Amino acid sequence: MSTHTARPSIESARRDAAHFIDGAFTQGATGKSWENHCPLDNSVIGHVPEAGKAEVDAAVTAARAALDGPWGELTVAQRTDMLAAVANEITNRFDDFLAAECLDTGKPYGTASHIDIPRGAANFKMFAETVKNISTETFILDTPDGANALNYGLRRPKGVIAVISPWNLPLLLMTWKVGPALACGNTVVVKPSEETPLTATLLGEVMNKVGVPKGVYNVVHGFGPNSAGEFLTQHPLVNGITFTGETRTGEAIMKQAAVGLRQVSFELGGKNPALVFADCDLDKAVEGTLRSAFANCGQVCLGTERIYVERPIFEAFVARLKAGVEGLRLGRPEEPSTTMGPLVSMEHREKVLSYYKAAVDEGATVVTGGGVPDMPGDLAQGAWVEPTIWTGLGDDARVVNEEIFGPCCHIRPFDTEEEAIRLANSTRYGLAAAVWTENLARAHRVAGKLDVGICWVNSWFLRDLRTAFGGSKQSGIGREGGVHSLEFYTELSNVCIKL
Ligand code: NAD
Ligand code: 6OD
Repeated sequence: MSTHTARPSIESARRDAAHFIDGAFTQGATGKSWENHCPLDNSVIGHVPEAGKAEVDAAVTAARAALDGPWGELTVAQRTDMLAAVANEITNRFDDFLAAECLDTGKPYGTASHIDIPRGAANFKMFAETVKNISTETFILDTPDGANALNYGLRRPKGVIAVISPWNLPLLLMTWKVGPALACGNTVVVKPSEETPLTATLLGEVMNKVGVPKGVYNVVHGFGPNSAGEFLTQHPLVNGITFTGETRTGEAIMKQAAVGLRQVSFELGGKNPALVFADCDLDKAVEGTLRSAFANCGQVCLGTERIYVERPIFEAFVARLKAGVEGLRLGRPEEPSTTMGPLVSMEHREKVLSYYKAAVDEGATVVTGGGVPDMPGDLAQGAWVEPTIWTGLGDDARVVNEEIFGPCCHIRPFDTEEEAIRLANSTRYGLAAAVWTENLARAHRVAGKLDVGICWVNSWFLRDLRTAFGGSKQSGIGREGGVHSLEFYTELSNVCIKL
């Protein structure tokens, strides 16, 4: 892996995107395309072709043929060795992935080089290891009348998997699904976010380089409704749909998946709480909350937009988080001092700024931020917003209940553990929570009462890829991670042999 003492320029990644179908890059035949804009300065990165039904059909047909042909014929060891080679090649081309991801998203190299790109490689490596080591159940049926039998489970690939991914951690979240899908022997058609097409396209080059058979990994670009996303999720040869994105998009995809009864795996939105108890280590709680609310410019589904702080330390916590936020450095990705980039697009900035206005209209105290920063030169055209803290809102305020997906949080005091738990559980979402306390008994007690898929204690986004990952309530359907991914990416058959 590059040490990034000499940082590549993001300019090296500026190019048109292409579909990757049956092992070949193509612009398709629709003649339709859109401009991909860099959120740093709103400049045009290049053009992205929009797939129509024919391109989607070609990709799904290629995926089916690879499944029935060369990919399906590999042994598990051959398949998983190939995926380990994919991981190594991502690492070999670390700087190319880094530049492409930062150009598409504007995120700092510091973020992408520590999180996004290494996880892109790790997602292939970890699931290759997992699949090599799985076992299934066996039962011996032994009845008095002699109807004896050996039963054992067989895990077979589910088939062609549609992967629909978002823009906030493009390579990380796409490979989090492509890795297990391929490790389990499926083939995939990926529809990356229209905002961030570059790294999914680049992964096609990696697949060809390491000799993954054509048709195993396909990419089609486009939008959701009446475009590539809808055509893909409606395609009759797609056997399963795995999706990460907004809850209401999940509802639309679920309707599309109902035709033909295709199974879905959903990682959806959140409005995650952090509970900061007076017995916490305040330094760690402030540092952790600075990350959980502001990392990736607040565009992390697991991020904490609602912070509840026990009253005796409320003032101190707010003051210290404010100081931390005011120490964030907005700037270009390659600058070592940059700790925050822009939002992903001008459209997303409009949405986030509408919440900044709503907070004030609803009576919030703006502790810091709340507007648009003065950025120098070309950056003035980009999708920048100030990192923002509010206090003083009621529990029914929109800003406290709706997912904003920006660098902002509301902080509210609480008086008892029960009240903190009630507030934490009071939304339709149930993705993640962070609990800050040095009291071990309290940590276990509170974690057991939070209705979330992932509860971090004295940490945030500390990931062990073997663990179950997903959301409860309207934050998701199903769990992925480690052996849990096998539930979605394989069909479990039972073989019964009469003895
Ligand atoms: P989004 O739902 O707008 O888009 C996600 C993807 O779905 C894109 O590729 C889009 O083109 C596609 N899409 C949209 N409509 C579609 C349709 N009808 N049929 C098929 N595809 C369709 O989400 P986003 O704005 O890209 O990402 C931000 C959202 O994702 C936030 O709500 C965030 O919380 C959520 N998210 C959740 C997780 C998680 O793990 N739970 C992780 C990351 C992001
Ligand atoms: O770490 C992961 O595996 C994961 N799915 C993270 C999701 C982050 C959401 O933005």
